[in-house]
Amino acid sequence: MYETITYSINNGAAWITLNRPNTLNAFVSKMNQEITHAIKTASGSEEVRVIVLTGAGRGFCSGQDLSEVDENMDHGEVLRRHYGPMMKQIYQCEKPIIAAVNGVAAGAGFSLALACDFRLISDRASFLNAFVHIGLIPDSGNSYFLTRLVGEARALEISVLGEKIQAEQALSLGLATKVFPADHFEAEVQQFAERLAVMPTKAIGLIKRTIKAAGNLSFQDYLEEEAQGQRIAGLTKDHREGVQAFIEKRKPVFVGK
Ligand code: T3D
Repeated sequence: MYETITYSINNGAAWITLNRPNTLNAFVSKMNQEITHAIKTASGSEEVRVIVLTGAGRGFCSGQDLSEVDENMDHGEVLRRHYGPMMKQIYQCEKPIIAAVNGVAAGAGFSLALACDFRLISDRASFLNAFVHIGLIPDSGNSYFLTRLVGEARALEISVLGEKIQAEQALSLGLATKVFPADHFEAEVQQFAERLAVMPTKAIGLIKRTIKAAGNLSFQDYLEEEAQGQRIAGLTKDHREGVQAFIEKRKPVFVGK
């Protein structure tokens, strides 16, 4: 069905694997479109409770395929047509999204990882804001997410100096949720995904929505957003199940509804 990615479901987790390993999974427009489509499909699937984005081979994603860049290209248009829709699809997704960073994440590949809710990284992973090395500015939401994660001063250092950030440093900077050994990386990611897949999925979506709103609203407006979110959460089956399970002193069985 897809040419540049693979898509599979394992125990509630949709795995979207960027699949151009000879280029360390560099983006071509087809890949932008296919990722957008796959995220939309996973978002709408009842079977899927969590989404995992990863790369085939030794890289996560090396950013734009530089062999496709030519001097007549309007980079702004490329962003509006191909990268923007992909990043919006990820940003708007109400299910948890994990970037399983198996190797280097450079340029827009770094942006892709930054846009996800969790970054589980292999001890062989690295991040590189490569844009400055080819005279470009960080794009695909990069500075939006990076400043929120590490603050303006660090974001500036990472973006202007363009130094490679290795796994342990990424963890200490707050760029990674967890680092796992490369030898059992996939199994660890699946285990983490399964942990999320049995949680109250609707509530997670509402938590994502509320946290995003928190940075952009006045306190008054935020309180209203929170009240609306809690109203919706309070009407879910999972809320009823959570309370019932507490009273019956048993583990809750959440269905994501
Ligand atoms: O309009 C627009 O374009 C706007 C959008 C821009 C978004 C962007 O992402 S701009 C930034 C683009 N990305 C880069 O500048 C990163 C370029 N790549 C690298 O700096 C390095 O390859 C890495 C640091 C990522 C990895 O280094 P290393 O030493 O581990 O691997 P390598 O040997 O450099 O690469 C392995 C192969 O992948 C190699 O091919 P070969 O020689 O084995 O046939 C290399 O050419 C290929 N490759 C790596 N990155 C890209 C790529 N091919 C095409 N495009 C790439 N981005």
